[in-house]
Amino acid sequence: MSEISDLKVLNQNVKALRKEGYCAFIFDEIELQSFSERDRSKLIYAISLALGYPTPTDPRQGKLLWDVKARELPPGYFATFSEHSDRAELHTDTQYYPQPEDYFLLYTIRSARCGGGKSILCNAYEIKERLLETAEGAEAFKILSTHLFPFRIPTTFTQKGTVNSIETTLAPIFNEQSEQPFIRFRYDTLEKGFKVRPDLETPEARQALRILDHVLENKVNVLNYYLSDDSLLLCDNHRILHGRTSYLDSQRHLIRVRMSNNPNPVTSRHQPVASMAANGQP
Ligand SMILES: O=C(O)CCC(=O)C(=O)O
Ligand SMILES: [Fe+2]
Repeated sequence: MSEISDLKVLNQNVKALRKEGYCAFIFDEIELQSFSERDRSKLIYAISLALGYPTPTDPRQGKLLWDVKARELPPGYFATFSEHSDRAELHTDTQYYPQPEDYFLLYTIRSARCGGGKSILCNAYEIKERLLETAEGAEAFKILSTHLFPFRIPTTFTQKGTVNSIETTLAPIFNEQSEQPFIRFRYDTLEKGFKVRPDLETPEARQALRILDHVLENKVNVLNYYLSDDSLLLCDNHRILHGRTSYLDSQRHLIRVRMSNNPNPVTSRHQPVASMAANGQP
């Protein structure tokens, strides 16, 4: 793999490897630790620019570099993975927005010293292959590719950011159209989405989700990787599921940046496909 210091070569190599089917890249010891926090942030931003157009994480502050660090949150707040230290089940990022970013990177400032906080990764094409091996899996794939699933937006990323802001985005889990994510998935946003859109919680959708869960638990290869300090993980957010094991060390700290291939993502994140008020009314 290329030296991270040569950003043009990094871009070319990542693009070429992506064409060959690679969807995650890990760079150990990228040597950003000796820089001040300010300069390190600038360098992470430069790396993200070499790979795409960095997007603001939240609609209010519009931060491009997001701290992945457990924090204290008010009761009733729908916390997202970057805000707590529990296990983050396999998911894609911003599956709750109409147009999830093509890539994201995670830079490890400080890994958890408790042995937890390991990254887990799983290729979405392998999930499809395993599903298609059985008749019921093939049926599930069809439903997962056509049914509109409601993904609820975590509180912090809603327009108002208050506990009674309830917004959902409707989309299939698999999508083979170009520009669209081949997979979008996150179990907890989906469960919370079903609570506000019970009309979309059909028996067929439930059964397809059960089969998908069985495949994820028993049939696909899941890579477990402990990202050490000063390492960088780059993922294709349209083709891989990622997650993290739980951790206890409150000092664990990562920086995340998401990048889109498109300077103006097709659908604005400020206009979710379907948006609901707290009382469930559109
Ligand atoms: O903490 C991690 O390693 C990953 C967090 C994550 O997946 C997220 O913030 O979306
Ligand atoms: Fe994530």
